[in-house]
Amino acid sequence: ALAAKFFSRDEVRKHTSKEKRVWVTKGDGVYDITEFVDVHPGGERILLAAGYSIDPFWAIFSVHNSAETLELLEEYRIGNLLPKDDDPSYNALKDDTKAITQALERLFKNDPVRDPQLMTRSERPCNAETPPEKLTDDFVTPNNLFFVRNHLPVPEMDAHVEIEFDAPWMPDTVKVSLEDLKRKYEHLDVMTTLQCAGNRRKEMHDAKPVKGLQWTQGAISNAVWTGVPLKKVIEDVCGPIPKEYEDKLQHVHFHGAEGYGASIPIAKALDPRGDVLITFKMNGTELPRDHGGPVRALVPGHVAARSVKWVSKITLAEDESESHWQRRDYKGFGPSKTLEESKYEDSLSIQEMPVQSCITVPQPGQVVDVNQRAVDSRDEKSVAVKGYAWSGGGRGIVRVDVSGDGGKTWIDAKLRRPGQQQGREWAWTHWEANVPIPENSLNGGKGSVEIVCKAVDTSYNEQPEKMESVYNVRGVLVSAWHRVKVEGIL
Ligand code: MTE
Ligand code: MO
Repeated sequence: ALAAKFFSRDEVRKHTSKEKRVWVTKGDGVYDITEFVDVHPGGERILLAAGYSIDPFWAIFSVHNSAETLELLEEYRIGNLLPKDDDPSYNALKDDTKAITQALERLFKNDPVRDPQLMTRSERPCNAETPPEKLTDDFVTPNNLFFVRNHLPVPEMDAHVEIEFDAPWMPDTVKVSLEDLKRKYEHLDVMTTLQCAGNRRKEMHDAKPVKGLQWTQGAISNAVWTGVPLKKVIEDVCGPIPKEYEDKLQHVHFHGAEGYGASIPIAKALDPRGDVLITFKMNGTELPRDHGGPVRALVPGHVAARSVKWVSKITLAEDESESHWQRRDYKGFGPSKTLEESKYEDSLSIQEMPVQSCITVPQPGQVVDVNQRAVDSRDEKSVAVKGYAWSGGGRGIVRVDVSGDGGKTWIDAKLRRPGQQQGREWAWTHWEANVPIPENSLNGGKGSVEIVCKAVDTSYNEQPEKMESVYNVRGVLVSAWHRVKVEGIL
């Protein structure tokens, strides 16, 4: 190892530009990252940390928290910070928090204003869910209440943006303007539900801790998206796939203008019934910036993480996207694996999602009137319940089973399906039921009742009963029966 060089905090603060060189600290380490600035996937934003500790930035941009990133950083190490007692500038510069907070705020200063009704899980970057009762108020979620999941600041993208296309046989990338796309291709409306891989993570976390944002049940929403078919655009811009690539070509990558990226299997992208769009309208209005405006890749039936917002480049490739979010995130692991034991390279990227359902009304702990009669007119007490159900891959919902006794007896819910073609049921199903409540669960006219729901999709896949059986340390694909405990009053 190199003989350690020591730097005062004052010295580190002087290195804040490419001309003066760019230094950052992490823990006690001092790093000269000047050469890295141009290849930083997040671009020049990295300069905001220049002269400071990158820890608070990495706390926000959790994409950095991996062994690989740490290893990469180590390559730029030039020495250590002086121990604080030996550093005359320690006290003078100790209070960095304010400068760092301001730097972070600057990163997000152009983020759009959001509807205060959204339930914020993190402010910077913005992660906010649709309030539970709003999930089933309207079949199509209004734009202002559609959940928001951003990994980075919202980029500023011009309406005249060009999208770059690349394929291994193309001598050069080809740029096509959004205006040309809109002009040249038929516009399609596709109603699609988007669900985050981490929807309902908090329930899993409450059973046993997992890593990730604590979403309840609102990291899912439904909208009508207008766009042009990606398949047609690829065929025109990239031409027919040469014979020697037919078998090799497996993936289509989407690059987001702010640094995010993901890919989907090419079979989905080129499926004429797959309805993958380059979309620019949401519920009849211009695509809002939070949802990818002016232009987004829309991948119906797949985990929302693949519907890349602010799409600036589309690449046909043999391998999956190299993006962190394709390779090192959004994968499922076995129930007994710890974070350290979870090997991302051995696990499959989430694409289509499993069958899901949730109770949106009533909410946990709510006091409910159980005096209504069950719809099937048996002489029982009942409670009015509402919810959503959805499955990936265009699979529709054939049935939602609801129980008022914790899962011993069940009734069929009344469904409101999207009315889409079989195999292209991209949108959710809403359901309601008057669920019978056993008298004996209401001791002396009052008591707690557990309402449970589970859905069955058109492949007759059914939600698993127990959270333990689907537990995974990243808290993704949470699909166990949804249980809501309420207080019933006669
Ligand atoms: N695309 C870009 N460019 N940046 C992002 O952070 N987040 C992904 C996906 N596409 C993301 C993105 C994830 S994880 C989800 S769940 C959805 O966008 C959220 O879409 P929404 O914010 O429109 O609800
Ligand atoms: Mo997500």
